[in-house]
Amino acid sequence: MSEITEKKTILSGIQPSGDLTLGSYLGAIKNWVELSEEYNCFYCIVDMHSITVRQNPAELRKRTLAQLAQYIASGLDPEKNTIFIQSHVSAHAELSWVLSCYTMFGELSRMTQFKDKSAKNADNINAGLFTYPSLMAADILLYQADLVPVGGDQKQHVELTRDIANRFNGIYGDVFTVPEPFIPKVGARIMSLTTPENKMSKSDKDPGGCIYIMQKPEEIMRSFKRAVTDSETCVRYDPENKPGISNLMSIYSVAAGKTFEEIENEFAGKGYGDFKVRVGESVVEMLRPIREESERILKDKAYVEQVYREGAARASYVANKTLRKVYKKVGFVAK
Ligand code: ATP
Ligand code: LTN
Repeated sequence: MSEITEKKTILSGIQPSGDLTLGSYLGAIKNWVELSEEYNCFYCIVDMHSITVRQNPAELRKRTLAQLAQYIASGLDPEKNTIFIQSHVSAHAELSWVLSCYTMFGELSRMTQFKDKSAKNADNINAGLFTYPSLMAADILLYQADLVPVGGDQKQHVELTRDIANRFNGIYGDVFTVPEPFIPKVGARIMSLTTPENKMSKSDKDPGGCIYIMQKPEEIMRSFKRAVTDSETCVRYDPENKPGISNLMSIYSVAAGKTFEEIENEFAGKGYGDFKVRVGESVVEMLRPIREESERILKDKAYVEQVYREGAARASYVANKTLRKVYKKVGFVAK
């Protein structure tokens, strides 16, 4: 236990709003695994965030459990990391309310994700979609997280969390640890294979643009073979002018552990066809053990339940401690 308390803390989460993509794996989960030995880690499935967009209840439940299995299968040991479901720890909703009173309307209005999701769901621009970042700040601040490993698209939300924490600390003294985002140098923004101008996203309507971590090898290979490239024949990193090829290079770089220079040399004088097949193969090999292990874990319902129950108990213990402190600071009467 003493070892755990000396380590710095990480918190991160993913919404169970769709099947996990190669984007969330390379932008977030892969780093969670790499950081998990060095830090005291809390990894959650943010089901409360996911209902800001309408979900089918049966599918949401199924995906939440599948995502838990995928976290473990990716290499997160539930003995060493606290893995839990957000709605099981009521402190998230409670702190979120308090923090929403310390978050400005103008700040929330500037959030890119709010603007994007409002445009995509014009018939359901609900208050939760707007106050989403206050709940995310609660997720992070409840655990006094030092580091938040996320993809590049979440940088703005982590920065807002820092602003909220600093504002609160400025009024009440040092209540919250002010967290830093941890964004990978390569893989921070994996783009769609069919429209490389857009982020690969699990709620994307074009399934060909997305690789899912549970997808079968033949489907993955088919998507890579159809990936959009350009009219040159040169494998060169140039995201401005060659977004498709540069995206494939980023994916290959992380999947195969090679630098851009090594990749350019490997494919010098070769066609795009060879390159796309090799990228596809490297992704298939990276994802194969995760898919197989996820399928195995998911069949063991008792184990999955034990993981999320123990995770919720461990998370609640830490979260409630922070929540009590916050309630006291703002002037609520202790129970
Ligand atoms: P949705 O489409 O429901 O908004 P999403 O596919 O964008 O979902 P999230 O659940 O929002 O995925 O993201 C999970 C984590 O993975 C976050 O840390 C996010 O920054 C990261 N991430 C998601 N997509 C990508 C991507 N294309 N490239 C790199 N990181 C990504
Ligand atoms: N907003 C994130 C998901 C998320 C999160 C968090 C990430 C919710 N709470 C706390 C890191 C830390 C997203 O849309 N990907």
